[in-house]
Amino acid sequence: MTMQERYVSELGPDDRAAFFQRDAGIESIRSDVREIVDRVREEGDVAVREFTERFDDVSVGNLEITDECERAYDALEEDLLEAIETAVANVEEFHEAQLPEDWRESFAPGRELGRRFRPIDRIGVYVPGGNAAYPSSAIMGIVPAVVAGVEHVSVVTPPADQLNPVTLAAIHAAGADAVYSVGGAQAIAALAYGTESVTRAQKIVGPGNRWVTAAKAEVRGDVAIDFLAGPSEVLVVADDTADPELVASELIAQAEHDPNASVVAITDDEEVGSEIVAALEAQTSEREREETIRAALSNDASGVLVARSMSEAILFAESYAPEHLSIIAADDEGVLERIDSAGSVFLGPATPVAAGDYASGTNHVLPTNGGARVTGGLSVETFLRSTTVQRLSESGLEDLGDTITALATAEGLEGHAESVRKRLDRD
Ligand code: HSO
Ligand code: ZN
Repeated sequence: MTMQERYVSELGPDDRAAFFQRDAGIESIRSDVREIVDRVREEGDVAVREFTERFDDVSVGNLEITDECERAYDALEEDLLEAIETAVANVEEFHEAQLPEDWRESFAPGRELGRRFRPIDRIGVYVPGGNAAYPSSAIMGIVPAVVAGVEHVSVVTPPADQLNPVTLAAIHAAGADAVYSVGGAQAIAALAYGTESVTRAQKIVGPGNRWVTAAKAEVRGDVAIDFLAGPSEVLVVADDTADPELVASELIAQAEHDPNASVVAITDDEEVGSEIVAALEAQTSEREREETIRAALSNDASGVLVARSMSEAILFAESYAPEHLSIIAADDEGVLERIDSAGSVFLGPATPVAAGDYASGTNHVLPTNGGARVTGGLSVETFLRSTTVQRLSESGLEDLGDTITALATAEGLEGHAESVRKRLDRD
């Protein structure tokens, strides 16, 4: 690896663009995905089976594997079962704390306004499988939907020679209602339009590979989606008190997800910077996924950067808007204070991103590619819709009468104005 630290002040416009405009890389496959989606929409299960054979090399009998998940759960070894149950309980607890209460308040005499929240009826969750089988992502997608009160949670997960038993068990533990053995773009299309076997969803959530992401982009509009998530990202802001070994371990952890992962450390201390580079080299060669990690480390949006000050480092982090932001610095709360754009923040040397990836309770399905500038990750709200409610008394309407009729008249909407006058002129 020829990684070197770079100075933020010396980055040219192209370097900066590479850091700040990471993309999910789905454009080149959009037209292939469109074909898959169209065929599943038109032909249902027949097309799902055909694409599964073609892309996964598996000929599936029954698409539904709900019972297999329960069996996998029952057969799972004790330690893993316990880990899954602990993770589910912690994710449940954190998301329960997010449940909003319906409310109604008087804003003026005779004018009562409020909001109520109801779960979406039918949700589809994509759970990655294949060589990136993530039981933890099953928990992160399903549990918040169940906590929100969603009536029917369908799960799709790609088939393989041998379905991953831990993933199946996690899907069951998290509380899915129906599980289907289908992955890729065909799975997203099946959820979006329904097939003979797959229940049509109103909203689809969960991360997947490029095909899954491109298919979500394709069906968006016909069905709601969470967001288009790309490869994992982490940015670590470190000052001179940070242990370079820990910083390097954070970069490596997210780098091992994907050769296209983006991982950055930024520090105001030149020595810490070069020690991070050295630690990366030493640790990477000890990792099983060395090749993936090296690829991710050499991405244009990855690197070890030296800033002239913590302020410069913070400004860079804010522009990067990372999926995960780790702050390892004496005044970590002060750094956080100046950050608005990050999917999930990890404060202090004892808080690895892996805690949120698996077990602390926060969600790990988070916006990548700068999405944190406009949205947050999966939460209970992802699975709720809100309705506003109001009641006016006659005097409450009287107080608003002139305002409404003036604006209605200006819009040429006499009927609106009249609906008010009818109520006020009654006697
Ligand atoms: N860090 C990933 C989530 C994950 N980590 C799953 C381990 N398993 C999201 O970027
Ligand atoms: Zn991870």
